[in-house]
Amino acid sequence: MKKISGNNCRDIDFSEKGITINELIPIKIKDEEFSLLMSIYEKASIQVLQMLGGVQKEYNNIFNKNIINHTTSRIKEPKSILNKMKKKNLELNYKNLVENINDIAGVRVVCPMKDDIYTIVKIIENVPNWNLICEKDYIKNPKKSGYSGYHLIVEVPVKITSEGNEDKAYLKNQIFVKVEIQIRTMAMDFWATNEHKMKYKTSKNLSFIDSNRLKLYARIINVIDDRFSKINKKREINELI
Ligand code: 0O2
Repeated sequence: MKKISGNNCRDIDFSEKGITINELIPIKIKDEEFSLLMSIYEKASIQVLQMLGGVQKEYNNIFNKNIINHTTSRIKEPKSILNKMKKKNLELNYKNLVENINDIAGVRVVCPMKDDIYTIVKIIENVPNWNLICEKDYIKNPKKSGYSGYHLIVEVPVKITSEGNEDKAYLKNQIFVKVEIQIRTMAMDFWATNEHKMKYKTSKNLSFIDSNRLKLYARIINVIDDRFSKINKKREINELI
């Protein structure tokens, strides 16, 4: 994010709170600017993972309950970022990247039970200092493919240090960085992971019949999730008595 001055250039302030870079700089994934930006997203996802780790511990200690089976995170591959921008007909500059690609940092939370998902959603909604940008409940409203899960886009504050490098004037103290959090049950995760490999990201289309089979399996998984929740609730009530 080298500063370029000139008539047709103007500096922008991402998130209105932090990093200023020139909006016209074309994205070059091998440049230092790109790596720096990715490292900022990495920091944001670490923060989300740490928060979730704390929640997991607290539920274990206080309620003796395991509401998170596991978490994973990833920074979107540079190629995938550019492909997504092209798909959205966006000019390949940093402004468009930061403003329109919401899942560069992605955290996935896999829960044992469906109810756990909503517990975690409530917790995330109430984290002080985080901004909730949007929520999509694909559990109540599954996608046409059958995909279900709960998605949130949050902005988390990331502290930036310029490491004494004076010319990096674009680095300020704190910026808000978007992270996409996908929350699923173990059963939904099984479906989505396999469907992702077989259909969602492949150019070869599955046959109509096989696509319909996958949709049916998503519905079956949804029923199984509900039945497990029911049994689990009964078990929890019995434990209290
Ligand atoms: P990848 O490879 O998982 O990263 P957006 O993608 O944010 O511009 P959209 O479509 O409104 O816009 O986002 P949405 O639907 O909230 O979330 C998209 C992500 O959800 C996808 O990311 C997938 O991870 C997941 N997803 C959505 N639909 C399906 C589906 O039918 N099957 C599977 N397996 N996953 C799905 P990416 O970037 O598309 O892909």
